[in-house]
Amino acid sequence: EHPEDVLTSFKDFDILMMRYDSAIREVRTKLEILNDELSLIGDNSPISSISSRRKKPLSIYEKLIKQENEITLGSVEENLNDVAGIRVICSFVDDIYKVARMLVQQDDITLIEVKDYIKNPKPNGYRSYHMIVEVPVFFSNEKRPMRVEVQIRTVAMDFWASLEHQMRYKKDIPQYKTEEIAKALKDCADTIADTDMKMLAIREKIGHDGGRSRDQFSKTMSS
Ligand code: 0O2
Repeated sequence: EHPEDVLTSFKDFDILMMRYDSAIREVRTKLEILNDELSLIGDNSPISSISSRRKKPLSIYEKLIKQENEITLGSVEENLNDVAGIRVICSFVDDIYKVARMLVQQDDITLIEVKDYIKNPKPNGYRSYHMIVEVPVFFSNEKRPMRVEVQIRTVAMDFWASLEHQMRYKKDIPQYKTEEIAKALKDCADTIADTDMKMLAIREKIGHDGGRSRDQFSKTMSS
């Protein structure tokens, strides 16, 4: 009935999940601080919102099964890089690289892996900048390095990805339509990428501030 119980019934499962939650908070705070500082400098408020999630026990279980890995807590830490996930939404494409660089250059952050699906979009059109980072988290009597997946994308890329993600689960699409739909989605992704580039060019024309310092409606950081 609940196959993930194999995992959740381990004595230290809740402790491990608490550690991932803590790691999310550490990295989120770093990103919020960077954004606050860059906004004050006035040059730009690079992040428009941040969201985070911890992978559900069933998804953790299913991923281990798919990888044909052991169902143990050690295996979770060793084999899954995305139990803790943070999504950062930026206004402009160049902000993505700025935020990524500034996070990774902090001396307690270890960069484990980068997948740049902006320079190399997925065949379906998906664009986003993915990093796996490791951050030390301090507990009562130990310091543990914890892994966090950070996905950074523009508002436009996020718009595409969330709609594509919704539609991915519609299983009742007739076979003859799937190719046509995939092509249409890919076209939308390419149009969006082109628009992102045009918006960046417009901001360059206006000057670096882009008028954003006068925008009273700053978005709140949502979780
Ligand atoms: P969810 O529900 O977001 O957690 P892996 O992470 O090892 O399974 P891979 O390919 O090595 O797979 O990792 P990748 O591609 O760096 O990152 C996977 C995550 O990126 C996905 O998480 C999605 O959040 C996002 N993603 C990747 N490709 C697509 C795509 O084509 N469309 C959309 N909408 N999102 C994508 P999960 O675990 O699949 O799902």
